[in-house]
Amino acid sequence: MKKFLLFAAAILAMSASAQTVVYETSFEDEPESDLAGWSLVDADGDGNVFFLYNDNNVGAVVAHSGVQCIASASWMQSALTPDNWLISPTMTLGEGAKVELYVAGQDPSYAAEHYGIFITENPSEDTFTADDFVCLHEANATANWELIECDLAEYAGKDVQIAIRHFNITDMFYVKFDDFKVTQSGNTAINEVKANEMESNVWFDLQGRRYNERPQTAGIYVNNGKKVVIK
Ligand SMILES: [Ca+2]
Ligand SMILES: [Ca+2]
Repeated sequence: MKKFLLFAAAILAMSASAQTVVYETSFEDEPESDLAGWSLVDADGDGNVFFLYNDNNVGAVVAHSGVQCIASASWMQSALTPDNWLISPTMTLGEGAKVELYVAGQDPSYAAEHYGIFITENPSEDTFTADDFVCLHEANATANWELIECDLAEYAGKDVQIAIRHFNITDMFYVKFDDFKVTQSGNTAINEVKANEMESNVWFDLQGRRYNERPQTAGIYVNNGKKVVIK
């Protein structure tokens, strides 16, 4: 039983690695004037929006990966009270989708920036309305980069846009985001393949290696879902 569990773990590992990328950016390639399909909304109307924040310009490491990330300010020469939105390009989600990205506050003494991750099923509306967006996650940043993950499974088959919002805060400094990635699972296809293989003459060893015929080497294998000892 123990060995069969090992085999099951190997299959699970294979399934987990079958996550495919729907959209990702580390905000490295965008020139400062162009956020490659992202929309900027200045809902508080103070003229300040999300901006690309670059190690080379600051003279210190500010990005999570590469040299560039995206940031929004709650202080810039004076206190700001932002309601800034950064809205992704439209993407069509498959089964088992999720979004992940990293967040941090820039100034360790003023890192508790408030932010949220939102989603809309009404992409490409001409007029921005906060009411079109549903909150997936809302928290305060810390001085350390933290991974945020939001489950998007319920949006399978939908066209969506995902938004990063900096709001409900004043007089901190900058909140930063990097390594935005939306993935979906390839599990459906793999399960179909697995079901077919289980009925055919396909064998696996306990490391999960596949054989298309009865293995010649002595050992413990799995065939048709059953453990078989070959001597
Ligand atoms: Ca980056
Ligand atoms: Ca603003």
